[in-house]
Formats: sequence, C-alpha cells, structure tokens
Amino acid sequence: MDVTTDNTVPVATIDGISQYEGKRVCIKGWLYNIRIGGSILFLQVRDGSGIIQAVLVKKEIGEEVFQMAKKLTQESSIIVTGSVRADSRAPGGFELTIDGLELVGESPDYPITPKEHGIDFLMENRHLWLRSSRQHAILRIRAEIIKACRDYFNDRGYILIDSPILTPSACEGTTTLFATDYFGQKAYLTQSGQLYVEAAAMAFGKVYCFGPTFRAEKSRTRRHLMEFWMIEPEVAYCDWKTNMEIQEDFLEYVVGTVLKNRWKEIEQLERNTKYLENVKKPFPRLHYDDAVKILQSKGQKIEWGDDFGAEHETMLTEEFDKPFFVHHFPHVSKAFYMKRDPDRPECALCSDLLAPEGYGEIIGGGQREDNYDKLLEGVKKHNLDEEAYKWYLDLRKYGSVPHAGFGLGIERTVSWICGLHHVREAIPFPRTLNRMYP
Ligand code: NSS
Repeated sequence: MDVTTDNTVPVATIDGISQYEGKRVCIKGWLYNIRIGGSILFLQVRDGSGIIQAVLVKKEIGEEVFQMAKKLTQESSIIVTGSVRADSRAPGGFELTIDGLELVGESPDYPITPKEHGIDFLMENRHLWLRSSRQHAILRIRAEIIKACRDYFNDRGYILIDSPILTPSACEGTTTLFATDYFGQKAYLTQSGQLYVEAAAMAFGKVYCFGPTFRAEKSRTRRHLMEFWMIEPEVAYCDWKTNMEIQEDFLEYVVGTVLKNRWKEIEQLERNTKYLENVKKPFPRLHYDDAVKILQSKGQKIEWGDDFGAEHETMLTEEFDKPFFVHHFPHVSKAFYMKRDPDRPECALCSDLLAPEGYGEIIGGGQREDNYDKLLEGVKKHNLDEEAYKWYLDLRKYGSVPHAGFGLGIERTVSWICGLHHVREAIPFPRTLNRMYP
C-alpha cells in the first residue's frame, strides 16, 4: 500500500516527543495494543524508539476511520497524525490526540500475544519476539555495553584490529571447532581472535578485536552459545597482574556506563542493582589452590588439577558480592599458549573473572608464553599442526616480549547485567545446540 503522508506535518520519534508539545506530528510505527472504550479508542503505538498512547475519538475522526481503527490488530503498521499533549499519567509523560490514521500493513493473527508463551515458541518466533518491550530493554542494554566496551579501548590508545573469521588454526582446543572447506583446504570458524591480536600487539603495542566467535560446544547450559561475541584486548609489555588491573578498570567503566545511561531499561527489567553498584575496583583475587579448598569445604568432589564446571563457579560466586578473579589454574587444563608461573610451573599465569549472583565466568585471559621453545613444546603437546602455527611461533622469534590479554564474552555480560536466566535472550538471534532458526 502506498504511504501518503501529509508532508507539512513533521515526523516525530516517540523518544523525542517532548519537543513537540502542543504541536501536530506524525508517528510512523506499529500497533502495540488497542483498548476499546465505547466511542473512544486507546491505541498503544510503538515506533522502535518507545511507546505512546494515542487516543482516537469517533466524533472527531468520523465513522469510516473509526471502524477501520477498531478492527486494527496487534502489530499492524500504521501512521498516526495528531497533536501532542502533556499528561502526567501517561508512561512517557505525553499522549497523542489522533486526527489522522493510515493503515500501512495488516497483521492478521499475530502469533505473540500479551499472554504467556513457552520459551520454545518464543524462540521459534524470535524474529517477531524482538518487538516486545522486554527484548527491547535487553537489546538496548546490549548495544550500550558494546558501545562502552569500544569506547573504553578507543579512548585509551588501543588500536582496533579486526581478526579473521576463517582460520587454519585453533586457539581454544580442537574439540569445539566448526570446520568448513576452503577450496580443498580445511578452515575453521574462529574461536577467538587472540592469536591475531598478539601479532598486532607486537606491531601496535595496545590493540583489541571485537567480533563473533564460534564454538561447537556440545553443552546445553544457560551459559553456552555456538556463536557469541567477544572483545579481546592484547597488550605488549604487560604481565598477568597488570592484565587483571585492566580488566577491573574496564568492567567498572562498562557497568557504570550502563547504570548511568540505561537505568530506565534496568528498571524495566526489574533488575536488582545492589551488586551492580558494587562493581568498583579492586576485585578480590582468589588463587586456584584456595578456590579448590573452598569447593572441597562445601562438599564438592574436586581435586587439584580439575577444571571448574558451571556448578563449581556458581558455588564460588556465593562467596563474593562483586566480580572476582580466580588465577593460577593448572597448566594442564589450559590452552597451549598459556605461560607457566616460573615459581609454580604446574600453574598458568592466567585468570578468569567471575560475575557474582551465580553468573560465573565472563572473562578469560592471562599472560602468553613468549619463549619460542616453550611455545613450540605447547603446540606439540596439544597435537596441533606446527605448520598452521608457524606464523604465531615467529612472533617469539622476532622481538618477543612479555604480553597479556583477555576476552570478555558479550552475551554472558549482558545476561549478568540484565539479570537474565539464559544467554539466549542476550543476543538478537541465538545459535544454540538445538536451534539455528530463525
Ligand atoms: O575461552 S575463553 O575463556 N578465552 C578465550 O577465548 C581467550 N582466547 C580470550 C583471550 O585471552 N583473548 O573465552 C572468553 C570468554 C569467556 O569468559 C566467556 O565470557 C565467553 O568468552 N565464552 C562464551 N560465551 C558464550 N558461549 C560460549 N560457548 C562461550 N565460550 C566462551
């Protein structure tokens, strides 16, 4: 249908409606809800920027438009024209008195209604579910988190280095690789940009990459996605301790920015902000040795050398009211590039950052092996193809320096900040073990 709009009326967005008080505007959007009160219709109109109540009175608009409006269904696209009125009882402080209404596209039998739906149904209809106000709040917060992450590094002299998506080499173990054919050669979807930002750190000093990463995780947990986004800074002449200091400063900034700029959405999600307001450095540091002791004292059958499962992490988070580090994990359980502690060679100079309230690991990072022979040993021990890592080994041949970095998973961070039960709501179109649609 053609959209014929009165060009003399300005098009307003709902979030900027206050500047039009007392004036006529046009809003281009969708019908969120409709309530019929005799000869008056109350239309909840959304335009992506917000929701406004628009009131339509039969005797002002005429019988024909009134009857058309009365039959409008949820999510029909409409253009409404009318005058903006301040009303302290309205959610956004303003209401629209409609004097013109145009139906742009019908929406018969819209599947997502205001009643409760099961999660499978909502996931099947994720393309439509995105229009609901809760998903709006979450994805706005996600956008704010991503902006804050980028701003943090951009404002501090880090250079953005985009790492490739298709790679010949595994970064985080060979068991979670998505393989594809690259003209007869095997290629993998990247698990992490780390190896490439290490090269870039030797070129630029301080760098970061931000992009999608892929892991064929066979785990069906509330923390795992097959495709997730990660921001990964890498710094030359940096050790594992300074690496933790960067993380706490960074996270304090990100959470503070979200609380400042997105408090409305946080409120809308009914998120208790007590622990979020606690995100102030320094964060507690827990040695792996002590973490194991805590878990054992809580009755867990865990031995020194074991990696933590989700339930272990959750248990540890009960000990703290803010994010905390666990450092010095056993070297055997970690990736091939980890540097050993010279004083405790069975431990790696690495750390995980765990979010409180049961959320668990949101950052993994550490100091990298910078010695050629030791790194080569790691490559061999993990049965990796030496040829594919030749370039990475080169970095230890030509001006190697101590360096460290980390990766923050965006979805886990969104999930924690928003207080979500599952990471699948923290990304627009989640890729989970049992779903790749829509
Ligand atoms: O495997 S990590 O712990 N570490 C790395 O990938 C390093 N190469 C990062 C680096 O040092 N540059 O993953 C880092 C974070 C982890 O803490 C989670 O927040 C997130 O990435 N992550 C995930 N999020 C969602 N789903 C899955 N499957 C997932 N795996 C890791």
